[in-house]
Amino acid sequence: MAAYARLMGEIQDDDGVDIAIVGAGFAGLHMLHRARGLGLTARVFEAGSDIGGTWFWNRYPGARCDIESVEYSYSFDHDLEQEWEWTERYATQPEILRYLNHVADRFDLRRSITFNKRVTAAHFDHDTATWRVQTDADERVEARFVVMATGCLSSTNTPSFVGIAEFGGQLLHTGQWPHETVDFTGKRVAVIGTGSSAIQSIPIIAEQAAQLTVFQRTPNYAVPAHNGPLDPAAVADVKADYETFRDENRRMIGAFGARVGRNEISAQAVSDDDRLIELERRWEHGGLSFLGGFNDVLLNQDSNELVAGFVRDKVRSIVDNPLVAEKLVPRTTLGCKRLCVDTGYYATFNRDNVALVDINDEPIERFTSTGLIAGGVARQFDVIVLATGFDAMTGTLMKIDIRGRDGLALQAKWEAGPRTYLGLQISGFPNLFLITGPGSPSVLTNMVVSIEHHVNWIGDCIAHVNEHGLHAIEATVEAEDQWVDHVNLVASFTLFPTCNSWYLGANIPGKQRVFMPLPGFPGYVDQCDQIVADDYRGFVFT
Ligand code: NA7
Repeated sequence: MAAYARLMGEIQDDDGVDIAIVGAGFAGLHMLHRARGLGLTARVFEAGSDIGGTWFWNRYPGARCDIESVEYSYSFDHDLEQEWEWTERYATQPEILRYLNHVADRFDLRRSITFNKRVTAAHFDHDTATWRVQTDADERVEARFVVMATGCLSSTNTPSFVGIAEFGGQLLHTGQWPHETVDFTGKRVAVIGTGSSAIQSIPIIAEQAAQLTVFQRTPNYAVPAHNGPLDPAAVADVKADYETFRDENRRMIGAFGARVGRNEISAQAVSDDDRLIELERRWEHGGLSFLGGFNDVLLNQDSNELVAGFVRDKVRSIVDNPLVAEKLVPRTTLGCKRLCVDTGYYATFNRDNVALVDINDEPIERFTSTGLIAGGVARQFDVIVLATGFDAMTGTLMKIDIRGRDGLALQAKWEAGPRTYLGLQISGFPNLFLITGPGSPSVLTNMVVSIEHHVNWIGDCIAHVNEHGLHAIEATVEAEDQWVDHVNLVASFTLFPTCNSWYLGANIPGKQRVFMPLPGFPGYVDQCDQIVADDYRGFVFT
């Protein structure tokens, strides 16, 4: 096949590689480095004009990580983690992008990355056990292995608002933010959505804009970040034994927050006073570890209510206008949608130039050339910001024409929802790997930790295939079926399926409702290790 394609001029002689990697974010960059370390040839295809993935695209004001910067970094290189200096407790988007550029330069990664090329198809050829990868520039490459490092939140969701194309002002999406600075000074601005991106950007937009109107569908929970400059002594402490610090975090359910810890006690097992003291302590500390105050917040609805009630009271105490406060008070299960980490979000609604519209009471009817009509009221805007999230976890993969054995299309295979083994492989798609795919802890964890785990697993697996003179590895249907059942079972023990989250695909009209990530990082890592120890149980080699 390769020889025929070369003859036809479709591919050049140097176009065959061991591994084709799709995406140059945290996952793709590390996979490339690991591939080189194994002595393999690799090429990365990136749709963007530079590296960074999530941190390349999400440039909206206030964009920063909700995991602490000393944890949100690669652990694979001792010198790298010692030399890099984070400046703030939660790193901003520009700083994370600088970090990734530093990594790319330090390990000379760019020479293997092709930018501005979106992979449109990957077809498996059974006879040669190779993948033919194609880009939107009609470039074709043959590879023995394909690694989809395409990110979990990389396909933006733009709702089909009536008349959206008629809007004559500036229409922006937080997930596809322009590279040049957007100046909101003196402008009338609308933000649609109140997820994490909105909650980070709204306080900053409000400071600049003449007037900001926030259109909210579901009020969201946010805990304070208490961001600030990093204490050099605390950083030195981490760096003195980074390995132990990382290990401790890997043993946490979400692979982060070991220093704050998780209390192994029910929220119902303590007195009201003790519960309040613990929740206040965590609120004052700030960040996602707020959820670790008790061990059943995401397992027991009554426990959840106790903790959720604490946050609701906080919202009421921060927001001056009781009517606005009640609109902002979240009613859903706390943590069912990803908890947001904010800096001044709720207090922003005390500003005179900020208004809140609950679209359940005043639905968005249509966009107009000068703004939008909601609840029968026409409003004029210079800028409308869509903070409406992503077609998470499957969106990007389903847009690529991926065909496995016997021409099996991924779109057909996943029609009723994603099916994987370990979130790493798909039966019928030999030698194709997913990094943080559906069915793995991924978005419920510190993504960098999950990415590193998958990169190492895939690297070891490919080394195993090569060392044993094998051609291909593929998950069996039985193993995959059992894994899908396992993920559903674990999710059913939690409160995650109780709200319309993107974890469930519920934010995308028509998308199958399947809980996609697997809760529990340490247990998952143990399972992956055990499967390898059992000679790659659930996989077949050819
Ligand atoms: P999210 O968290 O998915 O938030 C999207 C927001 O947009 C959310 O408030 C949605 O309301 C709202 N939305 C979505 N569709 C509509 C329509 N059609 N009309 C009105 N409002 C809508 O995305 P983010 O970018 O904020 O954050 C993604 C992740 O990045 C986040 O979890 C962190 O991990 C970082 P809904 O709640 O669905 O009612």
